[in-house]
Amino acid sequence: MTLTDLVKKFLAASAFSLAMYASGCNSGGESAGCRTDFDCRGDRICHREGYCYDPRNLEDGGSSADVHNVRDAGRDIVSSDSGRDIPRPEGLFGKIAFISYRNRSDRFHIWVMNADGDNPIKVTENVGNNNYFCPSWSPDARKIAYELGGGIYTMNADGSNSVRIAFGQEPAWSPDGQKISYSALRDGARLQDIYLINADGSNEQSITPGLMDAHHPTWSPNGRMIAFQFWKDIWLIDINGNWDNRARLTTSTTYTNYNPVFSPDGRKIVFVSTRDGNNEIYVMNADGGNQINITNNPANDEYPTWSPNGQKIMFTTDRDERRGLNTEIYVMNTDGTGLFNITAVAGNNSNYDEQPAWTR
Ligand SMILES: [Ca+2]
Ligand SMILES: [Ca+2]
Repeated sequence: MTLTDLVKKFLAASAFSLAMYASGCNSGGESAGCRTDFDCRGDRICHREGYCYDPRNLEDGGSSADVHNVRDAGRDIVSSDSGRDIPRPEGLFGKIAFISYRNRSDRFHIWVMNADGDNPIKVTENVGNNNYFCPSWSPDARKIAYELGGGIYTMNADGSNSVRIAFGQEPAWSPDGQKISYSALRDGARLQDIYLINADGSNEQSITPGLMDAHHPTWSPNGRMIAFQFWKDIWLIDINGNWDNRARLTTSTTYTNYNPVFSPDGRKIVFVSTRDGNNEIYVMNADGGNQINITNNPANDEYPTWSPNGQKIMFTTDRDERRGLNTEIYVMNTDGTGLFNITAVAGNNSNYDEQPAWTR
């Protein structure tokens, strides 16, 4: 994520909060201007400001002090009652860490939920005005690396024991658990390079030779290669930083390819491309061959992650509300079939849900 993205996101989130507060706009798009509880579906209630909300879900009611009184104050656990009857795809095992912005007085925080969408829990606390981004699991699923206020941190999966280990962005934990990759601006903020560091914060090393725009480094499953975005394309480099061993997997002069993530068997890479006029999730062979658009949707589709068995891909999309102010996390098969909104399981919320990271 670039600095521009961060600023844009923060401004958008602020604008959204203000809009909610000022207009009492409809939450979730179910009923524009409800007048009675009969106008709202399910267990939702018509708020006097004219929108429907579920009093069990803090994110639906986050725009009103009244609703804060209704919800179980202080508990950042979203009820999953509303989603228990939703038939879910098979094979959603493990945990998902993701970022969410669910309350106008809040920030982007890291949440953890079951991979089938149940039991989302906020695990981070406010630190000044900073937002949390880019969660990445340690291979044993006991820790999460993340980005906060220009720093790379690690913490236990329950949010305890956070430690800053470096300055940078977009951390990714190595398959053996020993190192963390990230991108960082150095040399007077001119060079955005790829770095590796030991998970305890020692021995930072650059593995790219003074690039200007390198982002989103992630690991091959054997731990020998790093996939990353350089300028408009996906590249591979070995972890020793031998530039002679680099490989350019996409070739673009106009559109952008970014967010590469290796499949668990190392044979495929999922990434995002704007070649079709909007952000789409693509899958290609690990040598760059056979690049296939698997989303084919005019919405913004970004931040892909693989399931532990490589049979599913989870990603972020704004296809349900194209105002650019709400996103959901969807899961699908690797050919794009079987789409399922995983953040709807615990009750839709009308704020950002992004950057899913699946345990390995
Ligand atoms: Ca799209
Ligand atoms: Ca959402």
